[in-house]
Amino acid sequence: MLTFKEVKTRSVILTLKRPIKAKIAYIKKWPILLVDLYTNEGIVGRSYLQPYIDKSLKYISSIIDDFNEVLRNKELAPYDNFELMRQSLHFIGYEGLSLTAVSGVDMAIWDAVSKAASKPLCCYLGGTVGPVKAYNSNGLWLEKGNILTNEAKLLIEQGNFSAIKMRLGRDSFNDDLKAIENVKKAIGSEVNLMVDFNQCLSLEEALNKCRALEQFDLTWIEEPLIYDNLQGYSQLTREIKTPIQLGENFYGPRELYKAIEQKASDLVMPDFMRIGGVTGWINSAAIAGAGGIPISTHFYPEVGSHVMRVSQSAHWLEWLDWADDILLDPFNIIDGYVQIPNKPGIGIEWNEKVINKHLL
Ligand code: SMN
Ligand code: MG
Repeated sequence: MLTFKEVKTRSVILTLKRPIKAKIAYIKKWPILLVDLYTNEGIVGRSYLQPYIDKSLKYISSIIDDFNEVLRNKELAPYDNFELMRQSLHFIGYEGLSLTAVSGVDMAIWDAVSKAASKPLCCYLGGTVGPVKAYNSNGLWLEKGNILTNEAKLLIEQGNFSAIKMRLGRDSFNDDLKAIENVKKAIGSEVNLMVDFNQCLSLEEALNKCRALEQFDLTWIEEPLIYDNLQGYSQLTREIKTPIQLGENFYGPRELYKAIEQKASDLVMPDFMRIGGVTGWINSAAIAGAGGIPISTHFYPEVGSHVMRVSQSAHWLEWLDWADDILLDPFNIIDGYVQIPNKPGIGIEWNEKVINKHLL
């Protein structure tokens, strides 16, 4: 049995190799919150959060710090601990920053308990170690011309990927169309192409633009509308042939359930920081699986690859290497599949040298 001793966080700011240039934001400095969860028995659980906004590190770390009071000396049991943390924040709501903080600690708890069982997380959850199909999401921002086509080819080469994702939302939709045409030409018809609007369209715009995209045989169109306009998404999903993808902004399994109930999208893709970590993911994947809705991951490829091995309707893992520098052994890709290391837990240990250089 493992018992909770203490959870500590550290804030790190990395510099992105390719800055995020999306309609929604320009981001060059990449904040990461490291979570180390100590047990009285000596095992340490680890996870990290990527909250986009550097200022938010201090809000999230202070919530996590308060979980020490809630969890001290409790048996480590992911479901029980999740409920305790969540209920401790009842009066400020279960979503947003509350769930972000719970998610970070939840992932570290799952890491610790699977480490204590000497099993990779996917095995601890009842699955097996194996390859996980991924798309490369490490670029293709709102750039133009050669930069875009060269990057598209590079992204495929870096791991022999069979799928990549590009972002849309240029000031002129004609430029978006040209960009897709060029990228498609550069990568050929064998490679799957996803596109992401980052919520920048009105329903009317989305209906027109998504219809114009039907000619491209895209794997999915992600977040054309603001994430919580489920009614709009339902109409769009009914009217557009290309699969509509939604979910990186679902806060908890209930929001995923509501979206599926309203047929808001063809596909779902929860983010670990918002869905409730591993616990939130498992509950969500059960709902998506039962509903026959393919589920993909958003960010966090390490923990993501483990849970995809036990998700009935597992679809695509989003491959991002933005946290690789702080990891001692970043995960490998072979022929577009993430390789889960045969190690206890999630399989992440910190590269303290790099971390110390970038501590906030
Ligand atoms: C995304 C959003 C915000 C920052 C980076 C990337 C994007 C994705 O929505 O799905 O990867
Ligand atoms: Mg997205």
